[in-house]
Amino acid sequence: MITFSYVTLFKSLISFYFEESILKRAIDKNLLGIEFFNPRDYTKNKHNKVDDYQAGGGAGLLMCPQPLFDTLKEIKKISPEAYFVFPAPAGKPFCQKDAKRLANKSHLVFVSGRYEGIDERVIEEFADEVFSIGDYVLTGGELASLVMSDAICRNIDGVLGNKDSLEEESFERDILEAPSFTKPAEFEGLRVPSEFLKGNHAKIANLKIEMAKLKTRYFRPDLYARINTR
Ligand code: 6GU
Repeated sequence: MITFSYVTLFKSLISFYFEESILKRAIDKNLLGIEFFNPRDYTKNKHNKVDDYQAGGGAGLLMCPQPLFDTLKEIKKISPEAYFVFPAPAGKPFCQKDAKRLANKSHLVFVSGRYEGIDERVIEEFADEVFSIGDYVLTGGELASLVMSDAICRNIDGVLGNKDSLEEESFERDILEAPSFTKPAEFEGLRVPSEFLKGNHAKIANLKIEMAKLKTRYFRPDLYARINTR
C-alpha cells in the first residue's frame, strides 16, 4: 500500500482523475490510498490569505511560506516516512526511471504551487526532489502532480493486470515502442504489415526491434544517440 498526499488549493483539479479506470481500481484494491491537504486550512492570518507579492518585485504572486510550512510539518508529524515531491518548471526532468524508483516509497507528498510559484524557503526546507514534466509552463503544479502520480502508480506491483506490458513499453530501454496493430487485418484499405499475420514470432520480434529503432531515430534523435553508445 502506497499513499499519495496532495497539498493543493484545488482538490477537485486532482481528485477527478481517481474516479475511473486503473487508478480507481488501485484504490479499490487497497494498493493505493490518496489524501488531500489544503494550505488554506493552515493559514494564521485573518483572511486566510495564502499568497503575496514577490520580495524585490517581479510579476505575479507567490505562495507564502507560513501556510505551507504548517501543512507540511503536520504531514511529517503524522507520517515520518513522507517523501516530498515538488513539481516545478525549474526541476530536473521527470523520467521513467524516477517513476519506477518512487513506486517503492510508502508515502509520496506532491506539493502543488499556484500563481507564480512557491516561496523558495518552502522548497529548501521540505523538498526531497523537485521535478519538471517538460519544457513549458503550466498554471500550477496539479497537472504535473497527476502526470507523475499516474506514471508512478502503474509501476506498483498489482496495479496493471499484465506485468509484461511494463517490460516492453517505451523508455524501458531508452527506445520508443514499435508500432502495434489489432484486428481487422485490413481496414479502409489499410493493412497490418504482412509479417505480423504470419505467426513467426521470432521474425516478428526482430521486425519490431527494427521498427522501434527507426521510430526512435526519426522522432527522438537524442534517445537514438544514447542507444548506440551502449
Ligand atoms: Cl512540474 N509545474 C509547473 N507549474 N509547470 C511545469 C512543470 C511543473 N513542468 C513543466 N512545466
